Amino acid sequence: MMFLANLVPMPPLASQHGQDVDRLINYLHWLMLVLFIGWGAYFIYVLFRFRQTKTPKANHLGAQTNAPKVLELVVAGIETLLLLAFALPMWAKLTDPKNIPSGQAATQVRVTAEQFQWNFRYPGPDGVFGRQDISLVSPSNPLGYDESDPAAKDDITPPMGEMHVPVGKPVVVRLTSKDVIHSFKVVAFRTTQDAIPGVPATFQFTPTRVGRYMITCAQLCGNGHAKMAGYVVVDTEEDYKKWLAERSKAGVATSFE
Ligand SMILES: [Cu+2]
Repeated sequence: MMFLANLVPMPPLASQHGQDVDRLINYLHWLMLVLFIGWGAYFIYVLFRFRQTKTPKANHLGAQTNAPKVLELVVAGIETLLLLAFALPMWAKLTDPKNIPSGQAATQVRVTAEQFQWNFRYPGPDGVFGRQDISLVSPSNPLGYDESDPAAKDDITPPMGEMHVPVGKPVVVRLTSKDVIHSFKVVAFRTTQDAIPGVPATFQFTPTRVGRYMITCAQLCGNGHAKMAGYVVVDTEEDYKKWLAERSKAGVATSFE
C-alpha cells in the first residue's frame, strides 16, 4: 500500500475522515491494477489462442454455453447486494440528523454559495441561527436574513470568502446556493458537497491541522467558476475565539458593505 502512496503522493490531509477516503482510493487503485493485469493477460492469451493458423475460419455463432449469462447475473446480484446491504445503509447512517452533532458539540456554519463567492454565517453565542425568509430578499439583504428575529441578534456574518473553524472539533456545514448549482470542495478535508438552490445539504468534517485551506467550486457554475475560491482557516481554539470576538464586534452586515 505504501508503494502507491509514495509513487503518487496524496495532497496534504487535514481532516479526520480523510484517511478513510485515501485508503479507499488506494484500494481502488490496487483493484484497478489487478484488473488491468488480469484483462491484459487474457487479451494476450486470446490473441494467441484464436490465431489464424489455429482457427482459420471464424465461428460466427460465438459461445454456445449459458456461462456468460450466468456470470452477468452473478455480477448484477453482487452489485445489488453491495448497494442495498452496504452503500445505502451507510449513507442513511451518515446523513441521519441524529448523527449530526448539534449545538455546541460542533462548530455550526451556514454556507451559501453564489456566483462567484462564498457567504458564511455563524449562529453566535446562543447557538441558534436567525430566521431567513425569501420575502426579505432585497439588494441590501441578498440572503433574506431576518435581523428582527431575536436569534439573529448575535449571528455573525464574516466578510465573504473566508470562514474560520477551531481545530479538532467537528464542523457542521449547512450548505445551500443563492443562484445555480455550486459545489463546496476542500481537497485537504476530502470533502465535496453540491450546493443546490432550495435543497439545503448538511455535512460534517473534523479538521485536524491548523492552516489555511482553499475552497474550490467543483461544479461548473458560470464564467467566473475558475475564480470561485474561498478559504477555510483552521485556528487553534484560542485564535478562533479571538477571531469570533472581533467579528461579533464588527457587527452583522459587514459582508455586504
Ligand atoms: Cu460555483
